[in-house]
Amino acid sequence: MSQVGRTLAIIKPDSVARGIAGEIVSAIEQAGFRIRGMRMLRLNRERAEGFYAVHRGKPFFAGLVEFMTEGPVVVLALEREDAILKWRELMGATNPANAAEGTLRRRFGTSIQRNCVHGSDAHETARFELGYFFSEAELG
Ligand code: FUP
Repeated sequence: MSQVGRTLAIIKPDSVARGIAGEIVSAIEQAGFRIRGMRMLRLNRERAEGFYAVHRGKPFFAGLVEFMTEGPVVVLALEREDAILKWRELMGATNPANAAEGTLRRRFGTSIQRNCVHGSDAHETARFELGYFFSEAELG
């Protein structure tokens, strides 16, 4: 069953540095998402490690944190029907090499690490991730 929901998106440092954040925001809007929150910020090590805590101990963790702190990101609270699933569809597979034609990771990702965007993967994750960057009052 479909329902209106929210998800957290991040436009990662590779995209911001390349000057395609606007293009990605535009793709998000064209795909029918309402942007309920949007902010540019730079993660420090502690904040990036906290965000990706579920991946602590994995071989790619240190590299992921290094990458996510190398420059500013744009965090967005997105809303639409089936938001989590629809945003993951628009992002494409984690590894850009496996991502479907037309997805953002296929278009703009350059490696499994530098894969241009992030999206929550489940309802509970979305709640945690939205709360990591936005207050209830901000999102309305
Ligand atoms: P996703 O939900 O598609 O972002 O993918 P994961 O939660 O599995 O991984 C989170 C991030 O870790 C990815 F976006 C990129 C990074 N990662 C790697 O750098 N190497 C890997 O082998 C797997 C993930």
